[in-house]
Amino acid sequence: MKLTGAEILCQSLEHLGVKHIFGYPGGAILPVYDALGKSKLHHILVRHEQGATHMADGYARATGGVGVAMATSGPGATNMVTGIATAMLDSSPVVCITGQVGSKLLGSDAFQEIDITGITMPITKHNVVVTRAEDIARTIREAFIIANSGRPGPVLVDITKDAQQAATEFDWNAATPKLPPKRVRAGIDKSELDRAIELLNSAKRPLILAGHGIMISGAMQAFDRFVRAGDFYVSMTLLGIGCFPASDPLNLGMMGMHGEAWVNHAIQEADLLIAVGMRFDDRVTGDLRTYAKSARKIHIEIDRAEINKNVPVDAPLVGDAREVLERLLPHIEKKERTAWRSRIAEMKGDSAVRDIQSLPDTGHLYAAHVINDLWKETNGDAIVVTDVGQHQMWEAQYYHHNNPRTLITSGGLGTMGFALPAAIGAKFAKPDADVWVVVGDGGFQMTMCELATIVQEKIKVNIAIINNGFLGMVRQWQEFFYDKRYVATPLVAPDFAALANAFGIRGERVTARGDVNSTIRAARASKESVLIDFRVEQEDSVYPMVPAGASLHEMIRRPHNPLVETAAEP
Ligand SMILES: Cc1cc2nc3c(=O)[nH]c(=O)nc-3n(C[C@H](O)[C@H](O)[C@H](O)COP(=O)(O)OP(=O)(O)OC[C@H]3O[C@@H](n4cnc5c(N)ncnc54)[C@H](O)[C@@H]3O)c2cc1C
Ligand SMILES: Cc1ncc(C[n+]2csc(CCOP(=O)(O)OP(=O)(O)O)c2C)c(N)n1
Ligand SMILES: [Mg+2]
Repeated sequence: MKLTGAEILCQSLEHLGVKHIFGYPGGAILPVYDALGKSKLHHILVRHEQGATHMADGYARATGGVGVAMATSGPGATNMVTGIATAMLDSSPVVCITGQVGSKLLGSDAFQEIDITGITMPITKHNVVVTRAEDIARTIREAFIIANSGRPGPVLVDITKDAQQAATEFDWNAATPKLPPKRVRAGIDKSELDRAIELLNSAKRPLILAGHGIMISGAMQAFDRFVRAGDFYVSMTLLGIGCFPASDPLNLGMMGMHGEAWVNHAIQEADLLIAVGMRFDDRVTGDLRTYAKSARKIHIEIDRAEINKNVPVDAPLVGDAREVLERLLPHIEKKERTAWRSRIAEMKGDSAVRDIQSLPDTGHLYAAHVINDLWKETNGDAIVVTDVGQHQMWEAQYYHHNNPRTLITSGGLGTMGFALPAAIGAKFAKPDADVWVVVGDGGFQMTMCELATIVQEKIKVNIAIINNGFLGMVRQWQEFFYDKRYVATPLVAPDFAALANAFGIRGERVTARGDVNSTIRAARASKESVLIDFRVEQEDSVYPMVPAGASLHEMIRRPHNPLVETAAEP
């Protein structure tokens, strides 16, 4: 039977198991929208195409499957750019489908013509223009395979309007992907494996650096067995959070710029680092010249290009994390490392007294308290989707995730405006989950239009705005490094609770610590989405902090009395 290209696209997406598409229509994609209306696919109308890409990304991160976003040509497609780059930097499998002007008009500066494959070339894993209806099914199949194999990433498929309109025979089984033959994998080099085993069994001060790749690989069980086999301490990158339970005594917490002080010291003192599915981002290493100088390094990583990119390693093990860990497992010997244990305990003790949680209630509402209370009230079971800034770091420090894919955050690009739309995507992926947005007053104002999407789709997503009246993370840098010259960081915001009401969402405001728990509890109990505007201490800072470019052990620590540090007016 003959179908139009647009119908073929919809049927292909159904064949691929797609249920939800996040998108926004326009002229060049209209034939697809017409076909969508007749399909089983659920289209979620967003308020801005950036939101569509973040929703597809949030969907992908919550499940490990592919998220799909759609837009028209020209401005629709360019609005997707930030979301595509966000997915690229965090290896998230997103497929973006854009409409394009008719193939005969290509290159003529036609209305809403833009070379979106040219624009997104450096921020997609793969992109392609399709000009014939006959190629649509195969191309979409290829897009899904490329997006979610090896190291995942975003793929953009740009389909000309005439390709959407033309009719052709549709045969799903005949539309087999024509991908270049898989590069023959040499497999893990036996000598490198032996070297790694020797390093693992002889280390006196080993430490695991656990990254996002563990979740991508689905290696959580193998990782758990590996950790216990060697009784290794685990530290996590921001994107690795959730790959190993925070409640486990072997889990030391997050590393890096705003990581736990004891973790950063442990990295500098370790004699062996075992990096699993992480890419030694500069937020993680600090000054490379002084990074972990006493440690040998094993790097388990699927992308060969990451090996020796930032940090030279002694034993690279290129492959899927789960496969590599399973290969190593039978060879791991458990060792008593008493001196290393007591050293870690000593470093932890020093940090505990500085922890804001240990301070008496002074009547000030601290973001760290709000997030810690959110953790307790949700039993640590929520999917928390954060934006970018101080609140993001406090979430990483004070919400203790025990399960994979329950912290969704933009790490590599650090995209403000990510949280609200990504949470909507996560909710579609996990409709039964308790989904919370943790967002700053700045980032929320970037994509708050998506509140309307929540209302139109009748979904429940709770929103905690950590409202400090500042672009807080930038203010913190100005406080530390620019002599408190707060240029362009004090931030006027609307009355967020009233704004929520205007959208048809319940809005609350909390100014006192005593009201935090009850308000969170009520929000959870409510059938509808609730937005809570937490008015927190304006000039608190995230500690510890490794200044950009400094050595990992050169951290600015929280002063013993934070009020001296934070309550003074500028
Ligand atoms: C304001 C701000 C502050 C930040 N501060 C910190 C901080 O203090 N600490 C911190 O850790 N981060 C911090 N980040 C995040 C940081 O920028 C990076 O995004 C993060 O460190 C990257 O973590 P990752 O390497 O685990 O994940 P990714 O960047 O996603 O890398 C994953 C790696 O795993 C590999 N991989 C993928 N699949 C597999 C597989 N199947 N098997 C094996 N390997 C695989 C990939 O090739 C890639 O190399 C901050 C971000 C922001 C915005
Ligand atoms: C799109 C975008 N623009 C600018 C930045 C730089 N930036 C990083 S954090 C930050 C401040 C965020 O402020 P807010 O959302 O209020 O969160 P807070 O730090 O106060 O918790 C800014 C401007 C960014 N990360 N993303
Ligand atoms: Mg703020």
